[in-house]
This record gives sequence, C-alpha cells and structure tokens, in this order.
Amino acid sequence: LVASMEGVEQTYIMIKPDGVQRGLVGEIISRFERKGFKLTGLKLFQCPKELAEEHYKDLQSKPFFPKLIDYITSGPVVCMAWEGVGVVASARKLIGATNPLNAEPGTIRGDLAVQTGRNVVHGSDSPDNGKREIALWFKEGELCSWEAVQGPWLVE
Ligand code: RTP
Repeated sequence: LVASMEGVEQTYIMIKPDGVQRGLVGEIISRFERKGFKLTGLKLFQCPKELAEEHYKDLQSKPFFPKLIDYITSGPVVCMAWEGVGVVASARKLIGATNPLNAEPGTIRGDLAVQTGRNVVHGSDSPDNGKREIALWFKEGELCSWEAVQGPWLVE
C-alpha cells in the first residue's frame, strides 16, 4: 500500500492561468494520473496577490517578480496536491525545464509551452517545499487522504 510505503512524498502542483485559459487542465491532470500518482487535493482558485507573493517570496528580488505576480493572479489557477513515492522529483521531470524551449519533448512544458513567462504549470522543488506549499494553498479539510484501489498492478 503506497501510503504506508517508505519514500512517500507530497507535492504541490499548480496549473497556472495560461494553462486554464488554454484548456489544458484535463491534459495536465491526466499526465499525473496516468503516471500513477494519487490526487489528494484539487480546486480552481483565483489567487490573491498576497498569496502569490508569499508563494514566490524567494524570487522577490528578481526583476521579473512583479510580472510573475501579475501572471499568477491574472486568472484562476488549478491547485493540486499529489502523493506518491518520489513524486516531488518525478513531477518536476514530467513538467520539464523552466524555459519551455529547453524542456524535452514528452514533458508538459516541452509539449505545450514556448515561454518561461507562460510555462503553464508549477511543481514543488523539494519534499519540504511540497509540504509548505500544500499548507499554504489548501485549508484543512480541503485535502483527502484515500486508498487507491490498484491491487498489485502499479506497485509491487
Ligand atoms: P515553478 O516554481 O513555477 O515550478 O518554476 P521553476 O521552479 O521551474 O522556476 P523558478 O526559477 O522557481 O521560477 C518560478 C517561475 O517564475 C517565472 N520566471 N520567469 N522571466 C523570467 O526570466 C522568469 N524566470 C522565472 C516562471 O513562471 C517560473 O516558472
């Protein structure tokens, strides 16, 4: 059972406003589902400026910070919590490089985006940040811990 296995992590994945506007929500959720990760939180959400600033506080000093905050708050985002063995690093691989022009084909950004400033999706970069970001974007009671009925076919 995955939930009781060693190495189970949580990651915060967010479909950014461009992904929602371009109708890529189903496509992106599908990729994480098909990989075999477990969805434990999901909501469509108009992000307030303060939350965007808190989420990206490490980038505060960057010249692109104001544009980044405008972008993230420009329309609804899809907030997701995903659980699984090694999900943090694996999700980053599924997402691909920050600059979509450098992202490998087969990755979300490699297949679906062309610009760093419109790179359709976010994924936590460490297990600690996964926990921190899930706590930041979800309220208690919005997350579901559930048992996936996969039998022995996904995980031995
Ligand atoms: P994310 O946090 O969204 O998963 O992206 P990341 O780790 O791949 O990249 P990071 O360096 O943390 O940057 C966060 C987001 O800021 C925007 N950005 N714009 N204009 C620019 O030069 C620039 N650099 C970064 C992107 O939306 C990036 O995903």
